[in-house]
Amino acid sequence: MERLDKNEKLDVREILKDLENYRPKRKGWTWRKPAPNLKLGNFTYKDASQPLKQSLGLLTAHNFDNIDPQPMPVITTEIASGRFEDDIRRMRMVAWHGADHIMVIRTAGQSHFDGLIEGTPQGIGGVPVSRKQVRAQRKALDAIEEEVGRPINYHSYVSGVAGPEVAVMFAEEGVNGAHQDPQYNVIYRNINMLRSFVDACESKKILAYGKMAQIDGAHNANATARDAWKVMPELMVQHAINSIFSYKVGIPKDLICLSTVPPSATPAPCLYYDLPYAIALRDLFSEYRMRAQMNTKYIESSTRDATVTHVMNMLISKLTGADIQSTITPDEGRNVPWHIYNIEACDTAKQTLVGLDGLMEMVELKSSGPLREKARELKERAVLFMEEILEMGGYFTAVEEGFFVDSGEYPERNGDGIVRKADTGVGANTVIKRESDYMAPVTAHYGYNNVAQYDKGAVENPASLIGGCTFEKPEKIIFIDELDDQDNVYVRMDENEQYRSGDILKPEMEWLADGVVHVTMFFPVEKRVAEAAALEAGRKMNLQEVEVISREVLQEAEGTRVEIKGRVPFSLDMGKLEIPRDPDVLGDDEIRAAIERKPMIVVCGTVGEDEHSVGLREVIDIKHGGIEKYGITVHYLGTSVPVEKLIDAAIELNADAMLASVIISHDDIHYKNIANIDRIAREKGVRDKLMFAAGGTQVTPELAVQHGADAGFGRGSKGVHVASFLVKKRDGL
Ligand code: Z97
Repeated sequence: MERLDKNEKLDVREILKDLENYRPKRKGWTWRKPAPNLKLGNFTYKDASQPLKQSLGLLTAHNFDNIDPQPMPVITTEIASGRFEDDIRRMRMVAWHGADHIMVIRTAGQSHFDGLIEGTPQGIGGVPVSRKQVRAQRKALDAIEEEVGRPINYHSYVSGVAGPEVAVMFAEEGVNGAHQDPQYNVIYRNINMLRSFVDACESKKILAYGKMAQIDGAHNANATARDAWKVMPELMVQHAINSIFSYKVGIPKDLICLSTVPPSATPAPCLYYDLPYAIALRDLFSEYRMRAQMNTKYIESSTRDATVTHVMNMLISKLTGADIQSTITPDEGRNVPWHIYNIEACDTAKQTLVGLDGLMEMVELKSSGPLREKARELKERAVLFMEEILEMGGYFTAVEEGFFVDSGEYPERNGDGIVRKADTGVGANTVIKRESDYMAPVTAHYGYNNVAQYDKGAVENPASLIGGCTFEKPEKIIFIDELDDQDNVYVRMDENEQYRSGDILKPEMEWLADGVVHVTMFFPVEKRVAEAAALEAGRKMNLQEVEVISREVLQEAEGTRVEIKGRVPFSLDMGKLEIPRDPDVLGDDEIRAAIERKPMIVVCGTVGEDEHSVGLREVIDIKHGGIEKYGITVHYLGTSVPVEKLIDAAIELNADAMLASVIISHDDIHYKNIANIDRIAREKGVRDKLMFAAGGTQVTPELAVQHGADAGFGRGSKGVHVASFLVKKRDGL
């Protein structure tokens, strides 16, 4: 794979070439490297990690010398579009926004497959995790991590009936992290418990060999329990079972990550519940790592709502420490796994964690009072829970008795826990005792292996009996390209090839050329009517497959906000687009020389009934690098200047130009004011002698010109743009 060039698209076909011979560049999990007292721009960071070589900073970064500080926790993003080839492009985008842990969600039902999936079929709610798809994505990430200058952890799931097979494939392919927790199989996937725990031994052994980080499944109890804030004692028990099990099988503690989720969310007074819980967890599991994630049970389909929950989660992460920060996106709440939400959530994490940099140098959590009392109580409840499990005969019996995901706060019980029996479930009766001469000539194998019987010298390295297994000799891996000649990446890519390599363009949310757009509307009617109206409006806009993806009542009678998605039926020809040229600005010295040669007078003000002054001041004030700095004489008339006054002042002061700031855009008043200035100046017979430019955050340059200005300046315009225009127009450059 060639090096990536930031101005060129990642070529998925190139990734797929010669894949059968590709080997991952490195193996194992990577934590971020701390950069204590990092200086970036004007600031010193207390809790930053090493900056990236190339990245995209927060939207506001341009005010701060474009710095892009990276927080200390590894940042996770989950990708679940169903097409791995499109996910690859998204991976590059998230990496540029600071994600270094990419979790690939599996297609629905893969947990129940009793072997590996091959090829690249399309998935639902995730991708079928196959060797080819994993290898292609790891190959892409090997190039992407070089581009951004930081290792990227690639992650998926080692749960399900085929857990050990998947674990081996992950170790072979350089996957860096995985969920592995037999309790997940038992409780949520009804996979037989004996099978799940036996498989977990083998799987965990292999995760350890591959130096992968492991995440447990306790968060699923939060997402499933009726009242998630009541399962806190149980969550600690689940963490305990999987953590000590993993450690005993051989995973080092610093790669065993607890999937911690705040049990509650607003409007509960959530910090009062969630902070003591976070403290209790860290007290009990101080040697392990914490993966923080927001509570998916309490994600609604509003991006705003999900974002606040996410930020609250990060406040806890900051107050108590988190090693990995997950960034669950609103698509979990409304099933729109779109590129934009991965990016937004990664930015939310970066913005929040960087914003809270150094917090713990300034505040301290109280060492007595409700925080510690509540934490102690939770630990006591958890210990009692564990003791009862032991008394009644162990974990399997407890599951048979419905101990888990009961919505009472232990020791209270509601009797609504999930019940599984030891002899039922997927894969029941498939565990058989190994023969006394059983032997597997492989590396990282759990349990007795009888190698000495065959060769005493191979006891420490059973794979030496066959000259190395696939871990040592990757050339022994059998790479299956595709099994299905219809459902595979080549067919999909051929279908939309014109959008990849031609000049044709379509809007996109998750798959190349999916044509999906997202429209927000407000209707001054109640919810049901608003939804029907939004769907009809979408159809009238020629959108296909229109669906409502969120609604929010703003007031029962006054109206509802509705978001819809739909597909556009057209493509765009890039060759036919009218693309405005980049504003070509003159050099500072050139502008200064022109003004020195021939002085210039400008009158300006915010016109109409408009009190905004900041934008115009940015453009004129020397302090902000405005046009004054070039020697232009500026007469500032203030805000709410009647349009007529602007023209009269220009005449009186014998000005060369008028600059009108037009911020308020209700009822298009900004464009109406531009038209008025042009008209009145014409009526007074001075329009030819006066240059006229208008600007404001809602001004589109072309529309400003259509309404009568000589030039328009939108959001982000600076003094140099305006000065360049004035000099060029006056001097005919
Ligand atoms: C997270 N938002 O970050 P299947 N094993 C465990 C799991 O928790 C999961 C699977 C397997 C979540 C990710 C929920 N977790 C989504 C311990 C799923 C997935 O193929 O869907 O059965 O396995 O953890």
